[in-house]
Amino acid sequence: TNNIPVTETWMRKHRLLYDGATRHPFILSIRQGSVDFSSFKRWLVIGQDYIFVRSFVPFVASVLVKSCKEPNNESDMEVLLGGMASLADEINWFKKEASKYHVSLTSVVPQNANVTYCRFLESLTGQEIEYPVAMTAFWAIESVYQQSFAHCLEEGGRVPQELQETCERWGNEGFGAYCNSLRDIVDRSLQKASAEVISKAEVCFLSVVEHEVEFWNMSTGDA
Ligand code: HMH
Repeated sequence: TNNIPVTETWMRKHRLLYDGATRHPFILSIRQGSVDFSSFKRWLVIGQDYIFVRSFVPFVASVLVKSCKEPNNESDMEVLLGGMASLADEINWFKKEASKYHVSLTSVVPQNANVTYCRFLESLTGQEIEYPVAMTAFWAIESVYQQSFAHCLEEGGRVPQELQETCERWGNEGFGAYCNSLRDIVDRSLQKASAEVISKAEVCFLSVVEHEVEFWNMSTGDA
């Protein structure tokens, strides 16, 4: 029988690449408590990610518009609307953190890797991008982040106090359940998709994971 969900086959096939994102040296340094949360790292985690999230909003809006045109879309729409609401909350959190650490969000200059990632998001907002492909990107973006920070919180971690809240924001179980809902939407939408769309979605998944690695590579300052 072949009822293994598509996302599960990708995870098995691309495990090493995926772990390269969720177990990135920067993430491991947070987990181990060896991260130096100097102004530079704060600028990355708060300032660069704020820029990313601002570009993420129109992308999510485009996925929401696509979901409305899908048959049996009631639950998809609700999950995506919840995602939008949590982004509104995230933006407020970035503002709060920025003022705490005196990071000026309006003067943060996006780094190359971030600009490239934001452009990638923009390229996925067009009408020609199929719903399962866009949903795949959405799920992968949220899941990589969730699993990275959840890993920091797993037993044996020594997350520094000042990063505890950050890890909990994305690593909490509720956010994990939300990511599973996104994954279920991807798997369901791919069940009816053509082989061409399935392979486009897989390429999109891999691109997200690569962009996430590049995002954390900025932490070494030479990205
Ligand atoms: C770089 N990826 C990055 N930032 C985020 N905030 C998320 C994913 C999840 O929202």
